[in-house]
Amino acid sequence: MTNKTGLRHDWTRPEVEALFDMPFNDLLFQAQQTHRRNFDPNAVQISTLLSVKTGACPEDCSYCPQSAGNDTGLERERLLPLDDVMREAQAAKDRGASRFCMGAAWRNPTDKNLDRVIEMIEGVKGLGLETCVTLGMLTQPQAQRLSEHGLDYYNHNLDTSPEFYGDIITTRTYGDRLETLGHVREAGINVCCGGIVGMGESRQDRAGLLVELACLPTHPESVPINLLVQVEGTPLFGVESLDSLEFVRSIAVARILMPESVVRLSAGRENMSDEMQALCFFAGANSIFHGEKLLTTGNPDADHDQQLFARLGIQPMEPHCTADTDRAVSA
Ligand code: SAM
Ligand code: DTB
Ligand code: SF4
Repeated sequence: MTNKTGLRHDWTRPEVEALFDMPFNDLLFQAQQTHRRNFDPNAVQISTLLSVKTGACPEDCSYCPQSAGNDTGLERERLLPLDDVMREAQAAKDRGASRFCMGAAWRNPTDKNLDRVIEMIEGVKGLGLETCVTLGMLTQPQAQRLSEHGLDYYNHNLDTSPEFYGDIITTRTYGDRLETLGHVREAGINVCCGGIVGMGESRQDRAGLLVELACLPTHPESVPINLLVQVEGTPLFGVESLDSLEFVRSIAVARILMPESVVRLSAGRENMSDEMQALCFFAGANSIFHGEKLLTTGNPDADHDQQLFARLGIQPMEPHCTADTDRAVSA
């Protein structure tokens, strides 16, 4: 079954597990064909992240260095002043970012928190950058306010399959996450939603996450696939690392299931070789976080990324938000 856009929203677990089980070359070839039908294969969207409120989060996400329950030695910070945010956003723009993503370690923002974040959104938009925020759970009126103030994207991840989810987080449910995503979609904000792999989940769980994403009523415009960054002091520190080729397979399957979505090679690039990243771009990843820091952990040097792009003949993707979605123009 396809909806009026021609995209499928009824992928089944067996179908998606069968994609994962394909010979690697066949899977990558299919993903690259899908990618070329929908995107310029040599363009990658560039976002920069900034943590605007760090640490002391009441949630118990077992991957996260910012959870108050995880003893990671992270310095807790209050909400950053607007001037600091503007300085970082300008620096990101100067380094070639087209989108500036601001993250806050909250279960959910208060309405007062939201006033401050809205000032940041308006300031960053004033620099000509697209805006994205990730603030935890939102009510419908909060999503509506963000929309009215011009927010382009809201990031809220499903993180993993519904079955594995309870092993990772207990303080909010899968249903809570779907509810926030519904509020964001209804408010007309572009949805950025993906997950994390390499948390000790099975291939079935990776398939389950991607099925959930692809079976949302509308595919997320942006799909971040994070490779767990293992941080000492978090419960997931020391978990067995994911095979690199299995990560590439996860990107390829995301590309096939959500052909028009921008798939982000998100956290974890610092631990990936250039060759692994090149394979991810071939498998259909077409977005990265650029700049030396993610929220609290490291990311490759900006110079290194620029050299990698030059070696691969990759160009930055033009922003598309004026057309109100992330969909790219075919080559
Ligand atoms: N507190 C908000 C929330 O959880 O909705 C927003 C910030 S939270 C850090 C955003 C996302 O970052 C999480 O949903 C998770 O997917 C990702 N993330 C956090 N820690 C990570 C880690 N150590 N490795 C990979 N991804 C991580
Ligand atoms: C997403 O999916 N990945 C980003 C962004 N959305 C907010 C966050 C990655 C965080 C990695 C761990 C850290 O730096 O704290
Ligand atoms: Fe808090 Fe978000 Fe980290 Fe979970 S992922 S502990 S909600 S900052």
